[in-house]
Amino acid sequence: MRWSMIATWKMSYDGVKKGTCLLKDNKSAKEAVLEAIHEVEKNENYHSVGYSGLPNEQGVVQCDAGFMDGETLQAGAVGALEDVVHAVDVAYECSKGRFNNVLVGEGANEFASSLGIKKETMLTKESYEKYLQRKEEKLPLSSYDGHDTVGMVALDQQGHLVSATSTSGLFMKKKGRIGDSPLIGSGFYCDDEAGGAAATGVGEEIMRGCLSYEAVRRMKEGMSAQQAASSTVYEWTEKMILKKGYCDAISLICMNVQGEVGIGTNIKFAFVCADENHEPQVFVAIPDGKDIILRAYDDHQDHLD
Ligand code: SD4
Repeated sequence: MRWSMIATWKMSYDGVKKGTCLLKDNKSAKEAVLEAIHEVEKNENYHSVGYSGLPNEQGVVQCDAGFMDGETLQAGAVGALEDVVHAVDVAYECSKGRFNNVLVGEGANEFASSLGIKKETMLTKESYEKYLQRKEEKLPLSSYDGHDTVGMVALDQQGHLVSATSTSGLFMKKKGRIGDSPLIGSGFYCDDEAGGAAATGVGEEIMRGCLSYEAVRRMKEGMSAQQAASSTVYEWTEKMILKKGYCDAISLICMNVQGEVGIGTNIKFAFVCADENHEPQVFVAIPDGKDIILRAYDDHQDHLD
């Protein structure tokens, strides 16, 4: 049985390397995805996920995360979680029960404490300086400013899929604002009978199209992972342009039950993928009408985390 893994943005590379070692070793997609996302969450050089994430307009780092198991369809999420580096762990714990699968704000914080998770100061000197600078500039909330969610989908050798996300959300967002990342079907979705997906981009744009669910639905109806991903993003982008004159950034990673992957994006977007025949590699996807141009990431011309 084959295994496969795909993740958003170049910053996922080290995590995917770790995750693929686990998949190779016949460990579960759940273990691989959690391990891989931990790598991104704890890395202080990435200011859009976990530790050192960029804060909201009040200077507080509030994180969102989601987790879904394609075998059981159990899903969990946390929104506006504070002082926790590994928000994805709390989302995973939320996915286990019959109730209380999605927790936000104070409730999410209390639940994390009840799990014995240590509170950490999330704001680093560097992210605080970026905050002060942005405040000084008095810029309006920018819709998309290189602010990136880590989203992953993996297939293990037992044929099970998992998809998950983790993010500190939009820089300078309102206190309590959540994006698509903790919304089941918007930021992430997976079903062993159809495939898995995860999104990154402007949450407000992604959530009104329930785009992760939509892409998985298309795979269930027989589309390839690539067709499902690119048609979902292309059609949604066209629809938004017709309705309001523009469409904010949307990128989608998809995987079908055979472990084949696909990308949909309306911006230049970097992702990482690997399977039993290919070592982890960073690629760039560029939209070209209804199609997507894919090529290897090039450090000289591509400057995407
Ligand atoms: C959000 N979707 O909070 C996230 C941000 C993001 O790439 O993914 N940026 O809206």
